[in-house]
Amino acid sequence: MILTTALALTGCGSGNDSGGSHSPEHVKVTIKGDSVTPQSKPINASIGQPIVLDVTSNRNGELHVHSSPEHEFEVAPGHSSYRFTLQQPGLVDVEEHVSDVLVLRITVK
Ligand SMILES: [Cu+2]
Repeated sequence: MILTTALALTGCGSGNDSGGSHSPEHVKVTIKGDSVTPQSKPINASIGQPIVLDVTSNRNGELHVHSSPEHEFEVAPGHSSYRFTLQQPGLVDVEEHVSDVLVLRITVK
């Protein structure tokens, strides 16, 4: 009983200020032919927070960030990293346009 109450209180008060909101958010993306992972993965980001896509691919591709302004990255075979920031709150989709896969859905706050 007492334990439950204490945990509930802790859960309520802590959180938001841990870790600093502007440390980069790294997301691993793997492209193998028509298979792209992750798919429709929900992530959260803050306005101005760097988002880094660590991409491993076996073909040429095209990553498209449906933000305003938008970002487009030409993917070459091998490993590459693409970094961008988002400047407006809302829901931003990241697609791989060769396979038409929705990779990420970023909630920006
Ligand atoms: Cu697109």
